[in-house]
Amino acid sequence: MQVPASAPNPIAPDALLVEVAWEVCNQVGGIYTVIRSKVPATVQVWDERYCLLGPYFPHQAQGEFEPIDEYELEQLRRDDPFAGAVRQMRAQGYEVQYGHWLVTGKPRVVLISPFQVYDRLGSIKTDLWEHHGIPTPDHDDLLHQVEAFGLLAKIFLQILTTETVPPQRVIGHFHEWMTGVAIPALRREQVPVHLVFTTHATLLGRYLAMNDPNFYDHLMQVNWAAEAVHFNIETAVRIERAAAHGSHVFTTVSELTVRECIYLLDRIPDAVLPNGLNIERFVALHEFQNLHQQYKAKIHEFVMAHFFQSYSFDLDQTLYLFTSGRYEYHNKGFDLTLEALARLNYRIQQSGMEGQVVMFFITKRPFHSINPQVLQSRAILDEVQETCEAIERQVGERLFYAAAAGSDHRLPDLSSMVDDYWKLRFRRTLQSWKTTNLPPVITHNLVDDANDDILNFLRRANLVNNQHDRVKIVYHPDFVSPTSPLFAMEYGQFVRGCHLGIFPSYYEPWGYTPLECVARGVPAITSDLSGFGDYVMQTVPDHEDKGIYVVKRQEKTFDESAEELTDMLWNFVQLNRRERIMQRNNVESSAELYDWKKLRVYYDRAYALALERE
Ligand code: G6P
Ligand code: 1S3
Repeated sequence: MQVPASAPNPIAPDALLVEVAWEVCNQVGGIYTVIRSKVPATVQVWDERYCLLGPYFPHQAQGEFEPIDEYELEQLRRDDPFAGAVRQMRAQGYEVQYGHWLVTGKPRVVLISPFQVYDRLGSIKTDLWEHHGIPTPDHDDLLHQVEAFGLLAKIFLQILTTETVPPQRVIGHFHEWMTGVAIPALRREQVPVHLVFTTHATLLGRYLAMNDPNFYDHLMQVNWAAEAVHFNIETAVRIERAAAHGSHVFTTVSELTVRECIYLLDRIPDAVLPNGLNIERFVALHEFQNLHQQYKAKIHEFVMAHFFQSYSFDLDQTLYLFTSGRYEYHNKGFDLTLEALARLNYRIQQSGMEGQVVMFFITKRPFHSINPQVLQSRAILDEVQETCEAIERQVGERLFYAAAAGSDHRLPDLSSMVDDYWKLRFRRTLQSWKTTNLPPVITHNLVDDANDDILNFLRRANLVNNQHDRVKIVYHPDFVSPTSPLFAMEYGQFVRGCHLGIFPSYYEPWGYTPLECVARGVPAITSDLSGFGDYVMQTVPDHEDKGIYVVKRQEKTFDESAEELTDMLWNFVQLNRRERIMQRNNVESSAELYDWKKLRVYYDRAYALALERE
């Protein structure tokens, strides 16, 4: 699949586009990134004919959503069909929010709270069962929210199709089963909406991949109905199937998920819509390199606090590697990454090479608190820094005076310029800081430390931050955020400060994490079982030169893939600084390949196809 060079024919100017997703103004996972990052490119083409629709959760939406007031709504009514539909729905007694999403592109957004029709859940469930064979258990609140929102989304679209004068065609693009629940009813009631459904991963695919080590070999023989019951996800799976079969145009995000759709949903997707990002490049190339240096210095601070209490090493010869994502040990390839790191540790030790690697695992696990030892070390190091700064100021002032006043041009004894108070404080702080304990491999106290797969691997492999280990580990079971006392940076800044991202997933319909590295000029490793890796292999022939490495996992044993990943890491650690800088330049300049301005065309084609179908 090649990225088409030319823009598509403009989409019918009489059509409206409503994109429906659970994650509009409501960040949960990867779909938020898809929708949000695509907004500027979509608005560029669809402009005021575009609107997003999602569930209203006030707590989540605050800070991202700016409502339009009644007066403005009244003014808009005639020129804005979405505003007209909102007013009409309100007149029927529904609570509907209308405004702008405060993200780049500032699109129109309709948000509707599912809870307002909870008194009708009985009939909503009966309809789903009687007309579409979808059973809903009691007491599953997420399913209740999804089904209630489905009814409200249907009502909104129904009204919208009657609201426009002269009549305009309406495309309804639904993401994932959670919004796709509206599709079968829209179809049954023959509401004239052109329906597009995108699945970002099949539900069963995800569960099976997590539980079956030979998932890809068994895919063709799966009995979907039995497995859905087995994993206790029958309702959601049946909704997903109904949406896939009910849509005019059925799409998914990668060729890999196409296979899942065929075998698990029994419909061949009409199109693949690869995911992009809104790539913002600096005018001057060196700016992003400066940012790497700046954020690497912040990571250095963390590393000093974490390790130097026990032993020190040369930060100038230290490489920062990381992985991140939801905690799916096997699916996200954490298992393969750990195995390769253990092998890399051995190789570096044997080679006598200088320098070391610090590997960060950034993911989310239930924890009680940050390890007090880690926090305290950080606090003491901050104090050391303050003491050093105070001494620096004192010496600076006194040296300046001595230089101006003295007749002897030799440098005076600097130590004599420091008050005893500061000397004592300097010594005491450092004494209280140094320890003979090893630096912990994890920054937090986990709720279930004993059964944690990452920790158990590290214990088994004895990869526990011994001084002689050349691969050191920092497992941070929480997202990196500016409010974190350990890193105090945005995730994007952390990525910039690192040298390489490692994401050799076993199951990954697309996988944004490597792409997020590339967008920041940081090289990344992905796998041929991730949609992104597969896309890169097919469309970017010299991708290794552009800093994207793809580990082969299809038809390979775990051991073979681990060895290939070890080789990649080994080659990477042998690059010198100059080569790393050049590679980052190449990565950054290739990022435009994944810009929505280029990839939007796949969406526009799907819309054109939907408009042809009734
Ligand atoms: C950027 C900075 C350079 C710095 C380099 C370090 O390119 O502009 O001044 O030397 O980063 O690169 P490294 O890969 O060693 O972190
Ligand atoms: C899914 O989110 P996930 O991490 O649960 O959708 C993402 C956006 O399409 C995709 O990048 C990811 O691979 C899928 O798994």
